[in-house]
Amino acid sequence: MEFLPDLMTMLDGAPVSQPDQWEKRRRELIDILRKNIFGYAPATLSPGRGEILEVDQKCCAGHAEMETVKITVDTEKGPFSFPMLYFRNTMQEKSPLFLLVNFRPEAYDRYFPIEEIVDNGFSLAMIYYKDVTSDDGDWENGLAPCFTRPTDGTGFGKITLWAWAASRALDYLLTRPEVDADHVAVIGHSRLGKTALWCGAQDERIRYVISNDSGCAGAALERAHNPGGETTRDITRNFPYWFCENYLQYIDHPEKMPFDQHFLVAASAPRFVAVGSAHLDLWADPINEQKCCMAASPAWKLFGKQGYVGPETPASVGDHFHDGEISYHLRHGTHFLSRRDWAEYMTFIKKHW
Ligand code: GTR
Repeated sequence: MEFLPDLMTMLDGAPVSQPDQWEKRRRELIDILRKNIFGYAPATLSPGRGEILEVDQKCCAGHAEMETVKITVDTEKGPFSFPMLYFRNTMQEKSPLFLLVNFRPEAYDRYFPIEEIVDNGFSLAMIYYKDVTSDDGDWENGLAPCFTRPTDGTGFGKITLWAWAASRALDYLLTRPEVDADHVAVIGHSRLGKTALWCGAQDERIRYVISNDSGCAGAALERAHNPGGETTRDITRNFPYWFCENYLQYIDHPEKMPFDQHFLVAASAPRFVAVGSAHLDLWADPINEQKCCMAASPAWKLFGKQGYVGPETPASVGDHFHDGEISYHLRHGTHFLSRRDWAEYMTFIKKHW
């Protein structure tokens, strides 16, 4: 796709043709994304810590315990805490883990069918994004005022703060002996799908990076806009605080961006990425989510892997392509994190176990 910035050319013009060049290129990609869209994350002063406040032993037909955990992170202004719910699978000694950044604080919730997740052998930890900081332009609540935000255009947006907090929750989760540290997934829907992609891109402890209906500024290419899809103009007008200020300069000129969203997907290479779309969710631009998977694939090919394995023509409703390291599926229905989506993600993970 010639109209896109070249994924496989270093900033100094050198072609990326050997696997041992990837780490340097990946660092460049992350830096480009930090400078131009999401902003730099706050410094991690220490790993996140956890304190179990409550345990409900009778979850999911006795197959899981639900812990309410207080996660604490050190900041420039002292410790800051937020809650996490952790469904520990009690059916086996070690379990793979989903870390979900969610829209609502409660268990049980329509965005995670916990019994099915547990019965498929997984544990799930969930943080509620607004416990980290509000979803608006207020920089005085939660984690936002705990760090100095650079004013040179590269200061963190809210997505970066949510992603950073998820990584601090993971610091704690990885101290738990029953978490299979080699099989951790981060997952989010929509704005939190963008958050999951950004979290996974930066945090290499995460093996499976899952974006559900993340769309613009997530897994959809921004230059190749389709009718009904959200544009850079829409998103920067409605949600400027999700991003660093530098992103706003591209409001009417996405073609001037030194990146497109295939950089975000590729920044998780050579690990696994799953992108899910819904056929009526034109706002998230399913076709451009699928194309983004194709455009990111050269990063995997560098390692002799495949990336996206599927047709170059638009997917049909019900299609799912799980063979490569980038999975794509197009579910029937509307903008939602559904049971069908979870089934696709679990199938993909099990396939590449
Ligand atoms: C929309 C926004 C999308 C998507 C969605 C969501 O209003 O334009 O980019 O993030 O919200 O998070 O549900």
